[in-house]
Amino acid sequence: MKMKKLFSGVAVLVTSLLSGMLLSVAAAAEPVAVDASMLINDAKTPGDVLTYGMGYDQKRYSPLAKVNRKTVAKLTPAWNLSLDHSANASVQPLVVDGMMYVTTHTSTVAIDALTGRQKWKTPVSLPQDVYASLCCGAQSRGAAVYGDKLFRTTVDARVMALDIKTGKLLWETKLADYKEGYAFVLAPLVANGVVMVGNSGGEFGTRGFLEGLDPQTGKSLWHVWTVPAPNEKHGDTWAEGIYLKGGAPTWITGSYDPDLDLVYWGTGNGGPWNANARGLGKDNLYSCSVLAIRPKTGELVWHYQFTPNDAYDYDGVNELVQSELKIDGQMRKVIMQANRNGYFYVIDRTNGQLLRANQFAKKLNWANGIDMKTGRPIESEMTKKVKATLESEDSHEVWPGAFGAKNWAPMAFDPKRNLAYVNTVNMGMRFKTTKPEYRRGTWYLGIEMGGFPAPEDGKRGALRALDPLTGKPKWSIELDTPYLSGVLATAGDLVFVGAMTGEFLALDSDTGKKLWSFQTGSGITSLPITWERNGEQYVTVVSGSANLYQAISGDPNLANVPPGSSVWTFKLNK
Ligand SMILES: [Ca+2]
Ligand SMILES: [Ca+2]
Repeated sequence: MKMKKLFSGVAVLVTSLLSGMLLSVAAAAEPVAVDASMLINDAKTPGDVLTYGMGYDQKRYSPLAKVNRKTVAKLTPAWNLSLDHSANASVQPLVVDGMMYVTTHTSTVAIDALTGRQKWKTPVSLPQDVYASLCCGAQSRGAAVYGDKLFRTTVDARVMALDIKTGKLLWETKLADYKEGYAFVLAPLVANGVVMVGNSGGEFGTRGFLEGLDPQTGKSLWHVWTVPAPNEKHGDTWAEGIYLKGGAPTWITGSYDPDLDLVYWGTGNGGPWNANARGLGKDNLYSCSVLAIRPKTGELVWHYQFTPNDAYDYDGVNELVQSELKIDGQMRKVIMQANRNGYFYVIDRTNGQLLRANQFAKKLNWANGIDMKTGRPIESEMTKKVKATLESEDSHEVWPGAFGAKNWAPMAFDPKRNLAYVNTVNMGMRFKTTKPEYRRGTWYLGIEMGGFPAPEDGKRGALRALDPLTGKPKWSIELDTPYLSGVLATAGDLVFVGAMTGEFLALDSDTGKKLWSFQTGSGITSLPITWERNGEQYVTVVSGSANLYQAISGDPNLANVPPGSSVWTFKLNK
């Protein structure tokens, strides 16, 4: 008995010594740069910007208020850094522990956030022929961070993890064949410990999917097709033999509700554009939809389809912004989307119930409203005619056109005012339907494009402060050339936005009145952020435009806007 006690005493002593050693080893190791709780709290911690959307809810709203209506006149460049890059800049920078991370489609750059000095730059090596099968521009919308890693995607359909301190490549995973038209340009989403990404290339006869990856190894944890096979649920919503080219890409980063453990991810249009080719009267699930997904498993919990059997490139990928809104006397957890089809949707994010769907597009002729009982659009006579035949003799003119009433660049939502600040587009599209022919790695549309008419007043766009429940603007700034940047709103009663003619602007949140602007040297199509360090507020935007709108809109105001990307950071001049 005595011996036993003694031994067990020794054992306890040895164990506690060992665990003490283990503890001290753990304490000596470098802390994890970004953990799950930091990601969950990102919107409330303005010292860093860790997520696409400046918070899992993607409000793009900052509590910072030192730069405000009274002080913004003193906003001055703190630094500018060239990205040595002339393709389109559509990135949202991240700020982690005093370092800024910016991606282009050819590199990842780490920058000292206070001085603007480049710390490291890791190139993305790409095959020469990748540009031949890229539908919608060579670009990168940003990165994700988790642990000591930075995650990004590439236009040749890879996902990679870099060491956040050194930029060293830790793993890379090829998810698809770029020669078929697959590309990745979005910022990944890290949700519940899983790296989620989605594909671009829906216009090229690809089949959309979402992928969940292990952040440590890059191994696939799950893969979900957005176009079901014929023998799967909703497989019968497609014409026979078409699902492998059915589109429904997932090219914009979803938002995440950690309490419900659901990720909300939008899907693009079906392939080909020609709706008749995808089956007359067939809905083509899950194209033009929002999917609510469990990040650990990829399980589809609910879905809602915005545009069944879409005929006009009305991708449903636009950001799904979360807030709590009082609707019919009851507080509801919602997601909101200003859809390309011209309607502003408010959906209960716990169950997918449609709560509101009001027109925000200035001009719209494809539908006569959304039936709130069924959640389906009430199609106009023109849309019925467009869909009725595979090949049309007459030319059609639809509003909104393929740019949508809002393109992909995200809105901001001000929870104090319950207003969404949305860059809207007001352009139509002329086209004829034709018999689609598939050729690997190129456009698969089944339409003949006849141009993008501007409205009679010449105002191709507007920045609008929209009431999400009515779709009506509190104020609106009408523009000859639409803004195609992201929007940022702050508790300083300011809205920041960038023009494709190069001006970075600060507007009054209540009136839209211009309070400040700065010419950045190239057009702005990126996503501005604000952050603080040592008690000072900074505002960062990347300048550098060379986008699809410039290439095909025929907009005369952009003829003399040069490309060339650089990062601008501003602070108040004392
Ligand atoms: Ca933060
Ligand atoms: Ca599309």
